[in-house]
Amino acid sequence: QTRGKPIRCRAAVSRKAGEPLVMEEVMVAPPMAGEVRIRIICTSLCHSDLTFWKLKEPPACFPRILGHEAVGVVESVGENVTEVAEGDTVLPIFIPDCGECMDCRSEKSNLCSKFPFEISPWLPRHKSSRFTDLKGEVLYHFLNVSSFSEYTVVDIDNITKISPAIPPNKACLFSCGVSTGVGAAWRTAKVEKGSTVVIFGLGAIGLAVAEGARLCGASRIIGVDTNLEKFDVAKKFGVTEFVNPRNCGDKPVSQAIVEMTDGGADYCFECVGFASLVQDAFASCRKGWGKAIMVGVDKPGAMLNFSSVEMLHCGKSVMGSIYGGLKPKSHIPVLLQRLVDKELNVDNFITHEMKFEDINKAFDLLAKGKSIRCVMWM
Ligand code: CXF
Ligand code: ZN
Repeated sequence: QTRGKPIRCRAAVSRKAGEPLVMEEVMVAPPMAGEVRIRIICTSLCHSDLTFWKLKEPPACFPRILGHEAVGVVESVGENVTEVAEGDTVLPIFIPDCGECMDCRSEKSNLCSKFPFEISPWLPRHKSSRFTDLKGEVLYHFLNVSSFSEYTVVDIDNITKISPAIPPNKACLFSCGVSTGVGAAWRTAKVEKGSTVVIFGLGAIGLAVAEGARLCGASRIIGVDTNLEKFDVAKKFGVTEFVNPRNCGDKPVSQAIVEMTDGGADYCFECVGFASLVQDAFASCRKGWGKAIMVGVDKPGAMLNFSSVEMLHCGKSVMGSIYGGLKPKSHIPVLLQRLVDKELNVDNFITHEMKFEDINKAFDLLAKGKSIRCVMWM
C-alpha cells in the first residue's frame, strides 16, 4: 500500500537548460486536497517540452520534471476528490476544466478562470511542488502535468477519466498535440464540409489540424512547408496539395494560395509559431468570411502587425486557439469515441516507441525533426 505515503520512483529530471535529462530516483509526496497521484503508463514528447528544456530565461526554471502528454492510472486521491478513484485510467491535461467558473460553464470557452492558464512551476491549487530529489531539493512541475516520472501528482481539474480499453500509446496523444490540432479545426475554426483549408507548418500540430479538417469534411487541405520531406508524410494525413514558399518565385506565398483557391481559403492555420506567418495566413484567407487561426506558439513579446483599414474592409478574422479550443472533460471523451469508431486515425502520428529510460534519444529525434510522436513506456 502506497496510499498516504511518499513514493520513491524514477524520473527524468531536467537539471540545466539544454543538457541531457538525468534519470534519477525522486520522492513523490501524496496528493493534497483536490489532487490525484497517478502512475504513468506511457508518455510522449511534445515540442513544448523541448522549448522549455532549452529555454534559459523565465518562465524556465530548473530542476524541473517536464512532460505533459501522458496516460496513467490513479494510485491515490487527495481529500475532496470524488470524480476519480484508485485504479481509474486518466489523461492528465495541461489546461484545467473546473466545471464551475463562468468560462467552464460556457460552451464558448476552454479557458478556466479558477486556475487561469500559466506556465507555473507549481501545482495550481496549493502553489507548491510534490516532487523532491533524494537530497530534499524541490523539483518543479511543468504545465500542471510533469509526466516524465513514474508517478506524478495532478490537480483533479486537470484530469479526464478515460476508458481503459483505449491503447495507451494512442490515448496519450490526446493530452496535447493531437487534440490541439484536431480541436483547432473542429472547435476553434468550426471547419465545414466542402471547405478549403490551408495549413502553415506540417509538424505534428499541422498534421493534427489536417486530420481534424478531414474529419470535418474539408474538400481541399493545402499544406505549406519549406521542408520538402514533410510533403510525403503529410499525404498520409489527408493533405491534398502542397505549396513550398521557396518555390513561389517572386510571389508572396499568400498570393500563390489566393490564386490556387480562386480568391482565398476558408480557413488558414498557423502551426509553426512565427507571428509573421500569421500575416501570411491572414492574407491567404478569402475576404468576407476567411479565418486565420493561430495555433503555433511564438516567443513571448512577439507582435502581430495588421493594417487597420485592411482588417476593417476585408471582413476576415484572426483567432487564437489554445488546446484546440477543447474543453478537456467534455470534448476529449467525444474525440476518443471517434477514435474507437475508427473515424479519427492517429496511428501515423506514432513514429517511434521506446523505453522511458531512453528519453534523451526521444529528445534528439524530435530536435532533429525525425519524429512526429515518440511514445515512451514506463
Ligand atoms: C503549449 C500551449 C501554449 C503555451 C505553452 C504550452 N501547450 C502545449 O504544448
Ligand atoms: Zn504540448
